[in-house]
Amino acid sequence: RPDVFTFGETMIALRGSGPLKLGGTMNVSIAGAESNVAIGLARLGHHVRWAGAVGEDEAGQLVLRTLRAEGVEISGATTEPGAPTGLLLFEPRLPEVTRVHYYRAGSAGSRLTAEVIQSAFSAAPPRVLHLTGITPSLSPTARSAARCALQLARDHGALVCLDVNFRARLWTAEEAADVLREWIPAVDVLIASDDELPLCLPDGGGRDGSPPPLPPQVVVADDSAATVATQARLLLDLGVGEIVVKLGAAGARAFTHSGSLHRPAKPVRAVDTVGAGDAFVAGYLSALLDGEGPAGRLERAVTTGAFAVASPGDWEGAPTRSELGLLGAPPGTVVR
Ligand code: KDG
Repeated sequence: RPDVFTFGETMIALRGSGPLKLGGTMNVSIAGAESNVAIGLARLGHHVRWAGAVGEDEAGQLVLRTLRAEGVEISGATTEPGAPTGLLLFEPRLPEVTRVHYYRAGSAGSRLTAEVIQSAFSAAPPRVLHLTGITPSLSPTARSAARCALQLARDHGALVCLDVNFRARLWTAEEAADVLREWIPAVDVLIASDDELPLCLPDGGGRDGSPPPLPPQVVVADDSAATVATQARLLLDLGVGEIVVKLGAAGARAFTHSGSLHRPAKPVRAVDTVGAGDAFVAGYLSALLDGEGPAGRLERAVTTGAFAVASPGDWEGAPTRSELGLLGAPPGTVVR
């Protein structure tokens, strides 16, 4: 039985070294939020299965070869004749600002179907289903694939982890809120950044970026931490077991019915923040699978997140289990 089943679109990713319009050289790799999580978990020794569709092309071969090499099980992956593997360009425009350009409309990955997910999931039902809010934005069939996975998780008693991962380039906040609000009652562990929480709350939450209307008995201080706590409480009341809020450089906070817990981020020299959220999820789920409580889960999550921030690439810097302790070594440390 796999520890985790996840699925989504993984693309060929080209990373430039400066403004794209000036040309230059690019580094070739792969990227996809769910496969980033899968690789992070596999490096930590967990059995992960990934499903998704790639084109019958060299880019698709790169996706599958990379995942296989990283120890991710891909027996549920399919190839889509007639549609290309999606392409993603990362353009580091300023030291702190990276622009992303997608070439994925009509891609093989967006043609994912419920049938593919049904057979990949049912071949060996997992302990945990991990999905993101990117998949339902890709196409109606990908959306029904995600809905199908949620139903299968319920039928087989798998824990459901959802990372909101709102991508404004792919759909509007209104479209996202319509889907996410419907999914929330089926979610056990919700992972989101603080500005994504309103997308998950009923009645207009996030439609115009403003917090959702609150029940009259809830008093909200004029303070964003209090707003996040209130939103997390509303989500707990809707049946979510655990809400984990990513706060970037300020670390992360987990909310459960027993209270809330904060962990600061691990200080590292930031090289590339893309993929840090996925590495965070991998660390969180890894500790959860190991039976750790919220404190241990947050601790591993901020550790794996810091590895990602300190390394170039989406997933390349993800630590193995034995590397977890390397973080925090003094500058100039040589491990012999
Ligand atoms: O989390 C990093 C990913 O978002 C990115 O590398 C690619 O999956 C991706 C997306 O759709 O943005």
